[in-house]
Amino acid sequence: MLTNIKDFQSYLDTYQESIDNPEKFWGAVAEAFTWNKKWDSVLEWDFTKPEVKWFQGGKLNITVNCLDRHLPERANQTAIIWEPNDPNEAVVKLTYQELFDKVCQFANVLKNNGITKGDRVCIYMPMVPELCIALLACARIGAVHSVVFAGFSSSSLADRINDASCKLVLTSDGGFRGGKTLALKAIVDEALLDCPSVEKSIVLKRTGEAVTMQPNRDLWWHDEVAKADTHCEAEIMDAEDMLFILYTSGSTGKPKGMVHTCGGYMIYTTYTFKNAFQYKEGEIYWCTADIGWITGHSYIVYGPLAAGATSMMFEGVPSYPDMGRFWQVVEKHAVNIFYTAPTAIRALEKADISYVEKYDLSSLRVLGTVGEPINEEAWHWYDDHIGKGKCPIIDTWWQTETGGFMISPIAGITPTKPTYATLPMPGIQPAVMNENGQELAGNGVEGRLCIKFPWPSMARTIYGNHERFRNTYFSAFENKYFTGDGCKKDEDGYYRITGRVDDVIIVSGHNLGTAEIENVIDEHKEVCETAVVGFPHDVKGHAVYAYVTCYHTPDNEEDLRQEIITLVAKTIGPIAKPEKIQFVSGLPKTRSGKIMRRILRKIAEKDTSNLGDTSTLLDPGVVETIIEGAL
Ligand code: 6R9
Repeated sequence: MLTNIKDFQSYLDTYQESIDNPEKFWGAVAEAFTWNKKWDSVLEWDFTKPEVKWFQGGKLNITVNCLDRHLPERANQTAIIWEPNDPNEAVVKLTYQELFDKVCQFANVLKNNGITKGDRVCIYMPMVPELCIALLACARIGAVHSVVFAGFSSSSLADRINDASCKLVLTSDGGFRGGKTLALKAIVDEALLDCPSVEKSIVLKRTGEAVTMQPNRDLWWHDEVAKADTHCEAEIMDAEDMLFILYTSGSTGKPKGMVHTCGGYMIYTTYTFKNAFQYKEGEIYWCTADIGWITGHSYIVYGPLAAGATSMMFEGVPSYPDMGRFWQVVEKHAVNIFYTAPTAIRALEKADISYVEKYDLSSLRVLGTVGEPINEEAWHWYDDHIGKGKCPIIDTWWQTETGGFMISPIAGITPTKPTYATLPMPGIQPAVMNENGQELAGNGVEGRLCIKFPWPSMARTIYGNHERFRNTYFSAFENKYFTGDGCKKDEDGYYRITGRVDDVIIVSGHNLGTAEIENVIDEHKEVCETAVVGFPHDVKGHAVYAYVTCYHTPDNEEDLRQEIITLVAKTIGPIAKPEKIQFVSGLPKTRSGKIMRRILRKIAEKDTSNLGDTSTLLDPGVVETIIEGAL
């Protein structure tokens, strides 16, 4: 049973049932899917290990649920609408039948190139239909995909390929993004100098620019497809077999390869997609995310397709050819459900309102946001100008680690409040904790957000490092999953996410680990030590502020700044570039040598009236100097 939430009371009842008897609840949801064999047990779990198993003994293939099972009723219904970067290029629409054929065919390409169940395949591609096909083709044969966002640098790509020992890389000659083209194949070439596990790469022609094809390693996508049959039986997977790895930034060092498994992920993304958006048969749904992030995995590809929806993919950016692009696309395709990030809303809100007003947005029924807290002003602008006051806004709070929506309104059913993610989805049991590890029961509390019971789409481990998984998520609070976010629960029991409480900064909705950026800046030969914090930014939400100490006073600060920015862009990717770099003579440290980031954060926020207790600092004088030189 996929949907029975019809009004607020039925949400409350459903929620209560899901908490009183989770196994009965999720067992009933799972009945709505196609299984080769039913599960032996719905849930087994132990957060101390941590070990979580949903639908053990169950056998399935997620692509059968996304494709095959829809064919009897919706073979000719559009599954994917693809809107290109250039508004004058032709739109591509793939029906469920066409998508099915292409997925099976590409699955055969993978097989023909030696990929079998369990092999890891890295996907580094622009937002074209073949990207969606690539994910599903991997899933069809039980290969594990690891999508790397096509904005990451060659060394970030190499790190991710090596971490998962990928055997194959899927890429394209290049990609279009606004007025720019990205030389993706050249970046892959550079990465592969250092990736011994990779045997082959398959290259899609997209921009037509010249690329070097290495014999015995690089193959053209179209050549391989031409040789492949369109029939491919789905590999039968255990519910707990790995479906994909997706990297997310952590508060320490290198990114974490979050592992998601087949059964629970399928059920939860589908259930939350249908219910939170209240998706109705035939509606056009558009999520503007890139498939390189979890939002694209769960809510462009798997959730919508398993629900039999029409899901739109957009290759471009909101500002190209002009700031009206999103609204032009909404009108062009008569989009009913529109799901985007607060950073995009804030950028578009600054453009002239005529960019919105010249388009007919009357098809819109539901709006959504994801990725970071939405500020009140942006919420109202979205509500007034895009939703015209008649479209419910669902502010969906969740994470790469959670796989699907955790706290979100049910569209049109949960009464919303600006900036509040509102109430938990069925099955989700949040707990607000204080710093001493006690749960703050009841309403009107503020603290750290944990989840105290498993849900089907939670990540099962960090690829190759279960100990890090336990440490990061299950050690701060006993028997609870710690999200890394702070939250406020108001008098009505509504949740508002206040932001990260760890060393992760969310810039334009992208997670960046401060330690990761610090490590890169420290590599510059003139740099001695770096401390990175986030500070509020009008459009990006937060931006990167780096405090840097050097071995010698820099000859030219501006040149050194540029070198550092280039180094970060090249090593991690342009999204991680510091907005501000302040050269300082020393960093505020405790006697035990820990950098007091709390103080640096306040200085970056220009809130120096109350720096709190600085008495534990080794050299309190350093703070004054930093404040004087603050940017
Ligand atoms: C889906 C996604 C996760 C972090 C998360 C939180 C922030 C996401 C949010 C939100 C406030 C929302 N976040 N959605 N904060 N309100 N609706 O974004 O996954 O990239 O892993 O980021 O994003 O801080 O912990 P991911």
